[in-house]
Amino acid sequence: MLIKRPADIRPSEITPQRCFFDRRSFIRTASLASSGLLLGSGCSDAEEPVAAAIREADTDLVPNSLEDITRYNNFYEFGLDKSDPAKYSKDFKPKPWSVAVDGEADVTGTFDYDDIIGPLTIEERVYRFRCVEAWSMVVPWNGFPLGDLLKRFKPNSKAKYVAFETVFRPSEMPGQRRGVLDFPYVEGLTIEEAMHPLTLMVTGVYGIDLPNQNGAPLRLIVPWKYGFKSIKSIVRISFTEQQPPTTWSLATPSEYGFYANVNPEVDHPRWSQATERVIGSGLFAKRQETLMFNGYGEQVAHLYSGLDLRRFF
Ligand SMILES: Nc1nc2c(c(=O)[nH]1)N[C@H]1C(S)=C(S)[C@@H](COP(=O)(O)O)O[C@H]1N2
Ligand SMILES: [Mo]
Repeated sequence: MLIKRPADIRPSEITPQRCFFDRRSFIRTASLASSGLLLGSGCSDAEEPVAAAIREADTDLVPNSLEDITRYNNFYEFGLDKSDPAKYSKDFKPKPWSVAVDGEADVTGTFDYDDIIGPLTIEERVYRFRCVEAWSMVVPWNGFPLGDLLKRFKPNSKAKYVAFETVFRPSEMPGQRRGVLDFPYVEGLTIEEAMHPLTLMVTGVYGIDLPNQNGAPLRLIVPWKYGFKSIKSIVRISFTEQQPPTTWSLATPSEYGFYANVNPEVDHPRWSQATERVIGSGLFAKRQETLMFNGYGEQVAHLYSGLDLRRFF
């Protein structure tokens, strides 16, 4: 199989597709079609400065192999071991797929996968992605800024948070039959975090559709936060006024907070978070110093001005 790597994809190849998709109907229901959702579809060459800055900052990172990315995973719906998701996710069916959108927004309903991704830009970025167990990989995700999607639902002034829910399908997800966590997996962001251009709705990796073990067909990537915030196989997006519950902070509140910003100065109760193991760096995996906000401080630190990051971990 030919795998098209992001470096090989010229912007000129991406833009026409983006504009083509703009013409597609984003919404099936009549009420939605009349709500003006098809306007302002982002078919323009102007790039937000922050996105450009991020790309520059990431160009010196060497991506992990597709093998690393698809064989070392956390996806408890398919088992607890890092090698379990690759082994036990083969029967999972990411198509057809739909996402329910509800809560504090003018436009709500259930949308097909094609409607969700159809009109949006396919950004090509490389993110250093870190996990709460202090390991990291560099992954060339394919996706688009989550905010571009959320804006289309016209969240109202009560929408202070965005909550996400993973599919509950025990027949295809053996880990859900054992109930090691309280499934379905749920996560949440503040509306400002969700709208930040670094927060991606991810549809693929290395130019191919997301493998099941990586959260097919739609998952988040929030590059300045620990891995567990990046919820996989999303079936529901809810705009809420109250801070939504999150699976890991429900399970062990003293260990995992709502914010979960990468912070080398705040230890996990059971391990230091000052350094991270670099996956794919060989048998004696090297460790490197973990950067505040995973190295994206310039872009995101302003979201937390005035917040005590030790208390709001
Ligand atoms: N639904 C769901 N999403 C999830 C998880 C999970 O167990 N279930 N694990 C999280 C954790 S702890 C990490 S580190 C990342 C791992 O993503 P990756 O396997 O693509 O590297 O997914 C996150 N999203
Ligand atoms: Mo994780």
